[in-house]
Amino acid sequence: MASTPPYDLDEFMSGLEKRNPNEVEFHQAVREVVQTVIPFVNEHEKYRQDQILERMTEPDRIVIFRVTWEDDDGNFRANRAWRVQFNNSIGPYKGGLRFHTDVTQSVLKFLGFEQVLKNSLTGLPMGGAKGGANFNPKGKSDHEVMRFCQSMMTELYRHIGEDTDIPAGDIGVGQREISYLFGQYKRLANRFVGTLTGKGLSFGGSLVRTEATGYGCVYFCQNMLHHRGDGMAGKSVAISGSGNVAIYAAEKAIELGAKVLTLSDSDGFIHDRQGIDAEKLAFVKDLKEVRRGRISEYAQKFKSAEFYADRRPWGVPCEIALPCATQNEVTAEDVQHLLDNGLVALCEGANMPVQAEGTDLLLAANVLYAPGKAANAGGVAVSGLEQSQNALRISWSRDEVDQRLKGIMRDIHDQCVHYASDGNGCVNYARGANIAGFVKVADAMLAYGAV
Ligand code: NDP
Ligand code: 2IT
Repeated sequence: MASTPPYDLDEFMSGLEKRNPNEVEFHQAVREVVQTVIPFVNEHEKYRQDQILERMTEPDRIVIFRVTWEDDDGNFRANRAWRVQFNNSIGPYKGGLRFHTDVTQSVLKFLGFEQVLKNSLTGLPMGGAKGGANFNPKGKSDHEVMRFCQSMMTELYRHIGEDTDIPAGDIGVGQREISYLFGQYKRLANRFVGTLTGKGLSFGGSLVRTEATGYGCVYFCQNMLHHRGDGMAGKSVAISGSGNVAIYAAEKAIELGAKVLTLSDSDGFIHDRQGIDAEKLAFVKDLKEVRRGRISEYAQKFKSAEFYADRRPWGVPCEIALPCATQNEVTAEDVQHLLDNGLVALCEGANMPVQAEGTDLLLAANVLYAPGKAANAGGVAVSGLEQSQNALRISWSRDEVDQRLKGIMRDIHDQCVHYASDGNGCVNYARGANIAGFVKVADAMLAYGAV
């Protein structure tokens, strides 16, 4: 067979954009990966063969369905739901479900594509998927959310299973939603198996899963700082979001002696000049996890804090930035402000939170930049540990799971160093994560032949 010509980035992207019109988030996520993977692929003949990049950027399948449900006033309502089963080369499909009005097929394809590489980085046998619905849980009663989840699972259950596809939470899907979804799954399948992760502790959930993404993000940040002979203690930290990832990133940063200055939601951000301590964070947990309130209430409760409506926290001087809300929430201008104010590290708790021009600035500056697929992999990693515990019908202790999480985050860090260190202690973590994630999936696909 003649040798395959090298890939060309622009040619590859124009083909992908033509095949997937108007899916801007998906284009963005793929471009970010292939711009670092193509030079590697072109240097390694075996990865140039068999259309590996074309195949890896095409989902195995997408299931799209209507979810009809009844609101508390007796009105019928209809939403659209998806499950993007992206790639199961190294394990069953695995990834979260998102409920948000902005959910589109493009958003779920970008998330599913990222998930394939992220799951590969964890070293656990997990393929990649993502799903969700354009359902807005805000302002809905518990019973409305329950009816939505039950209706959604009535279709979804045919497509998932503990050895085929294992969904979990993401934006708008926390323990309440996973419980309703799992209750309906169990009823329809008539089997009690670990087909969802993020379950309650009394029905198969794992200790530390709630904390895992936020803790893992800070462990990753700590690993990067240690690699440079630095640490978290005394560092000022700006965090966006005030959901699952943000809260536990804040908790671990505080525990390690950092000063957390900000949190946010879609209404604006709070800046606490004295720092958010464990006691104040307990207020935020109750506000967000129990009362489902707004972050502005923090500034009413604590006089050391100011609420800034409709603004993001990136103008606040900090050494560490942890975007933990949503995609594209950090613009190039925000990155410039962060750099001007002495940024040391930006570690992505959210998926693709920094716009493409912003990541270019970060990579050009002498700062530590951890992409989401590496930095937020702790969540899905502990989901993988939950699957193992379910399969073994045992529960590990909190310390056992936390030690495994730390080990996985360290290993991801070291894989990035392996693939993208310049030899002088400078590491391009974005490139390292993309290549390390790619290699395992590509090797499996090449081994399978034409599938
Ligand atoms: P939650 O729903 O618990 O919290 C999301 C937070 O982000 C809320 O504070 C929310 O504010 C804010 N937010 C969401 N959308 C927007 C928006 N368009 N503009 C401004 N703020 C917004 O979700 P998670 O904490 O679970 O997820 C946060 C991020 O982390 C997502 O990118 C997710 O994909 C990623 N992630 C999550 C993992 C997990 O295990 N949960 C694992 C790995 C990554 P509001 O309430 O006002 O909407
Ligand atoms: O983006 C993610 O990694 C998640 N939402 C977690 C997925 C999972 O299966 O735990």
